[in-house]
Amino acid sequence: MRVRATSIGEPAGGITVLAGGVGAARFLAGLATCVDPASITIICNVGDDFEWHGLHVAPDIDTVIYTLAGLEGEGGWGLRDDSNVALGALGELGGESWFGIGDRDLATHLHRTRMLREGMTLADATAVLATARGVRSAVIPVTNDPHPTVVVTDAGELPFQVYFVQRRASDAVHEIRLPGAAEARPAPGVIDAIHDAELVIVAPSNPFVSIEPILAVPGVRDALARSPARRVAVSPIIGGAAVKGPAADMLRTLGHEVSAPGVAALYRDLIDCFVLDAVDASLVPAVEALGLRAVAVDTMMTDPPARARVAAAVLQAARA
Ligand code: FO1
Repeated sequence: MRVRATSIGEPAGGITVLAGGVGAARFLAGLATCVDPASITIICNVGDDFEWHGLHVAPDIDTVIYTLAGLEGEGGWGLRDDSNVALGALGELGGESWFGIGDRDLATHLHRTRMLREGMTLADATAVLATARGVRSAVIPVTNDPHPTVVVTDAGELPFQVYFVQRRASDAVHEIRLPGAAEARPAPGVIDAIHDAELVIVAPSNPFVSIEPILAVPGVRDALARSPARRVAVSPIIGGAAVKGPAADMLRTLGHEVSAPGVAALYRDLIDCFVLDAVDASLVPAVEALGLRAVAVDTMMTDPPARARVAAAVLQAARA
């Protein structure tokens, strides 16, 4: 029997968060000020991972760890005030330098790649990196297996970072492919974290390239659909636009309504409650028409106090 020291209102069975991208990491930083960080398990997307000059780069995992450690860069990724000496030297040699890996961030990729080469799983290597940064929450990749996200555009099939960074998310997306999904197995603890949690939160992430790749790992979607936990999703779309990134464009080009209810419809069989932003309060009935509870609160995470307010509001909405 695991007995957790819980603060008022903190779910005793812990909170599990499905996360990918900068918005999710910012939300998690707020959540970690509301509850004991050790009661949070984060299931991270790995679809953005890629091999960069022979190193395993895992942006969604690193963004969560760096942000929970208060170390993230101003764009929400990489390390604050990092230098780019190695990147510049790469460019001078004619090496690929379009993906901005800073010098201190480089240590993360060198260390992770070394651990993987020594036979550790991505989950074990991630635990070492999270602990080294003082992060007390459990940060778990959804799978230890290869599970890249491929974006289909007029320019053809693009690896995620080529689409997102090299081509600045400028291509219209017609389809998302997850070629490794069928073979991917949930990492140890992923299914239990969804089933045993008191509360599961789908973070304000891109539903197509951050959340769907997590759900597409066999067993994960079912675990969420059947979980006895309270299940809440936070809209990444506010006033018909994405706070950051291509989520609104993708909703449009993939044929969905570009709105909070458009996102809620994607999750309707997997959650009980959907949190919209206060500017979309008039859309609450449209979300309720999907059979979901809907709560409209201020979800803009402009600074750390705002992050904490959003997390507290989501916990409140989940408890209602
Ligand atoms: N995003 C960019 O727009 N430009 C970059 O040069 C860049 C470098 C980078 C390095 C490490 C890392 O962990 C993330 C990085 N990102 C960069 C963000 C990354 O592409 C996205 O945050 C995730 O893949 C999806 O949110």
